[in-house]
Amino acid sequence: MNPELADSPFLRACRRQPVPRTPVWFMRQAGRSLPEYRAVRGGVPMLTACATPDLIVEITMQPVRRYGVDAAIFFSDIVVPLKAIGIDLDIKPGVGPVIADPIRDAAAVRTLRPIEPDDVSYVTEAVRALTGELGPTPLIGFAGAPFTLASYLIEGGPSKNHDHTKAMMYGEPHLWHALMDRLTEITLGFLRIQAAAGASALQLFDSWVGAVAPDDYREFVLPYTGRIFAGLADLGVPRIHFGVGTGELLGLLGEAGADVVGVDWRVPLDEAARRVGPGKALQGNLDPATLLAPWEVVERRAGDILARGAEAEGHVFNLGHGVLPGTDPDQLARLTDFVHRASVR
Ligand code: 1CP
Repeated sequence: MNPELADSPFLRACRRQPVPRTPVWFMRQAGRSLPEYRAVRGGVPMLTACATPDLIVEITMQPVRRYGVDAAIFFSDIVVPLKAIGIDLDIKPGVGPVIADPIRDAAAVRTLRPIEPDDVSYVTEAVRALTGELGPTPLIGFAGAPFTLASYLIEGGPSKNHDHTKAMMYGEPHLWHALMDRLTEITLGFLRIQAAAGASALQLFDSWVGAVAPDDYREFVLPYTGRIFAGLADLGVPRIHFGVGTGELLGLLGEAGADVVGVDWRVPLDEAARRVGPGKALQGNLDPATLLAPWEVVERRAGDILARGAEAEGHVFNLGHGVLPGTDPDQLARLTDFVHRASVR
């Protein structure tokens, strides 16, 4: 690895090493809030964009150029590996992923086969091109975690309460475990493909797992997220684990094996550090809606997050969830500068 990259503030903070200043990037930093994103996406469907290396590279680079963030996140979506193994799905504008035939029985579970590098050669090609363009700036590869993927597959699309998902988890545990087992192999395979191509950190998005109680997390989810993080250990790249509404699960998210635990805006970072315990860095956690308020509010709240984040063994500044589409990019530019200036050691 390029020594400047290995020594970048983002990778150092993930490893809980001292940093010259707090690194910052934003979940969903590429995408809807950027005029340059809307310009290149034009009439191109989301899943087509995710399979087109030139577009992936351009969209991934846009926020790095505009904001000078400390890491890039690979432009893709959590359903891309499912599409790549032949699941009939689409990403509908204004809705999100929609599955043609929701997975609710054993025969449907058996259609989920492991992913091979040839299924996603466009990902390998784009990661390689990006690591060249990014130079010393790290590229974060990512995947959806089994619970969050299972929710889309079982419900057939976005869901508020995950009713069918929980009905399967509680009522048909054998089927649930068979589904989670297959999704675990796909997710692990997809993350390893990105790392092999040159991604220097990996984030597992279990966005909707906050819907699950801690005892249920331990029984129905942790065996799988644990297998994913264990299956990445030999790569030596930082592993980040993120979910929304996970205040009661923060300790378990760390226990699953991540190096960095992502925190949404509901738990202050000093309290999150206590819940996660020693040996982990934290990532987060400005409420994305804060960016819709005047700059003075953003500055005060970001300053508070930096102070509390200093209680953790390592801190990567981020939002508590993705950038909202209506966010003014100038706010994110100011926030990036503020984090860099206010955190100089
Ligand atoms: O046409 C469009 O522009 C569609 C909007 C869009 C975009 C820009 C979707 C549909 N996905 C993405 C890109 C994306 N998705 C990225 C890369 C961009 C970046 O971070 O800079 C990432 C990391 C994701 C991951 C993703 N997709 C997650 C996990 C992160 C999170 O926000 O919690 C989830 C849950 C999805 C599902 C999804 N895809 C798209 C939407 C609108 C949704 C959410 C739907 C829902 O509410 O359930």
